[in-house]
Amino acid sequence: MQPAAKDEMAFQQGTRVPEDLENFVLCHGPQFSLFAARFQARFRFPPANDILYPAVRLRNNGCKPGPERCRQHPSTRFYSLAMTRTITNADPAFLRQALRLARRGYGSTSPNPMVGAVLVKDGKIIARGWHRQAGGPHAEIAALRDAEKQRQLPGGAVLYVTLEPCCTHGRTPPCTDAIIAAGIQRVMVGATDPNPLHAGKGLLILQRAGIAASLISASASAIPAGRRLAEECTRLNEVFNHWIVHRTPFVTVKAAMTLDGKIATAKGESKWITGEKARAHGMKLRQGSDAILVGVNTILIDDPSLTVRITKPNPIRRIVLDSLARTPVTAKVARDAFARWTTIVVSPGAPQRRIAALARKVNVLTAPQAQPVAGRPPAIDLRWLLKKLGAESVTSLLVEGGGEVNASFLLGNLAQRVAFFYAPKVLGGQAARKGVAGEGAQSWRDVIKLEQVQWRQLGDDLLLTALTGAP
Ligand code: AOF
Ligand code: ZN
Repeated sequence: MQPAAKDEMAFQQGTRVPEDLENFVLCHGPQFSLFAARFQARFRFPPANDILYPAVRLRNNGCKPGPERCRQHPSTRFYSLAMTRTITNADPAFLRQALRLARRGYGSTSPNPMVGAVLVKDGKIIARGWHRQAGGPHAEIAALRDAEKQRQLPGGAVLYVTLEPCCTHGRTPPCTDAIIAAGIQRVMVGATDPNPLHAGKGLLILQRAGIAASLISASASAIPAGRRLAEECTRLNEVFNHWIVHRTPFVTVKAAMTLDGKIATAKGESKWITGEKARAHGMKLRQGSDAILVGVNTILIDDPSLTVRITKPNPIRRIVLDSLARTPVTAKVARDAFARWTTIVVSPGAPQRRIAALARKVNVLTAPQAQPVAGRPPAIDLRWLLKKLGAESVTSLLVEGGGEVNASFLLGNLAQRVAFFYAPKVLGGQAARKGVAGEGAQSWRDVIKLEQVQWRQLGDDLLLTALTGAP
């Protein structure tokens, strides 16, 4: 007997809804009719009164007997329908809408991710939602509430959501419960949630409830747009994805340089290297960060205000690396309206009198010292600091120099990304300040080779964003 015929016969004995619906696997069991009904509803096949019918349909639609075995019924065979069957050509377009909505949360969702969702019925979007702020409703809940507001019934709808729905009680109840209760028929997800509490579990819970829940990347081979979208959904939350796994902030080193890599003249003059568009983009980077970090020299030379001149629910935290507590109490970061968002990080050797004076205005954190390096001033243990900031829910840290601080993060393998702005200007000079100083890489092998490089023109300036490859 040919294997195909044998497999078809197996169907006649009854087929049940599998445990793992992701692959639309069928196996023997008592619940076949339930599966058939769901199958028809999902794919709009005419009703069948013969249990062989779906088997034939499946075969005609690309179903192949799989080599896998059912976890619950190990003695039976599986039939798996290629994942591509579960993804329609319209899916990427709807998920892209959800991604657009997700981006509205930029700068306001930390320590939560940005997430967007749309509900679709009869090929039309009936509701939209996005996550606005941690503690507030998740994107899926916002979309369900929007449906209610629009007097639309979510039952039978398809949910497109950029991140795998959560399945635990955090600040808010699990979205999986709400999705199941609303009678959603299918869920198309952009990216898995790397949160160890949720990773993969949200999808499984939905599938167990009989909802066709899958990742858009599963359609990668069939629909390239799906693969691109999956990457975009993952990249959207590169900050959250890093923090939730490592519990340290995702570090971006930002510098505005002349074409020859200088950030200021020998005397510290730097206004302005880049043009207005580039500077506005710098503000956007601050808006998307939980904290900004500079070295004390930047405070002494520039006296920057380090604020975000764009509305944001929480002001950005300002961190100053200042081993010897040299920050003047008259510095802007110590006396403006956001002083309580400033932390001066000192080392145990800093003069107590200076610490006390600063502590009256701002937070002072005494950090352990890094392994001393001969001929270099004492340095703060940055790994310790990153752990401390991560524990305080700082998910993203923008390092804005100067050159020594940038070098400590970059060459110390502590920064995940760079955002380097280049102005079409040449400063030259041995003593001019460099964007990245420090000891430098000691051999060509230690050079930082950037990955996923993107160049963008902003007015006359260029912006390079790239990943460093640091874990
Ligand atoms: C979703 N949709 O819109 C978001 C999700 O404390 P909670 O209840 O806000 O839960 C936070 C966790 O939920 C967060 O760490 C992340 O894993 C997930 N975020 N999930 O389904 C959303 N923001
Ligand atoms: Zn959720």
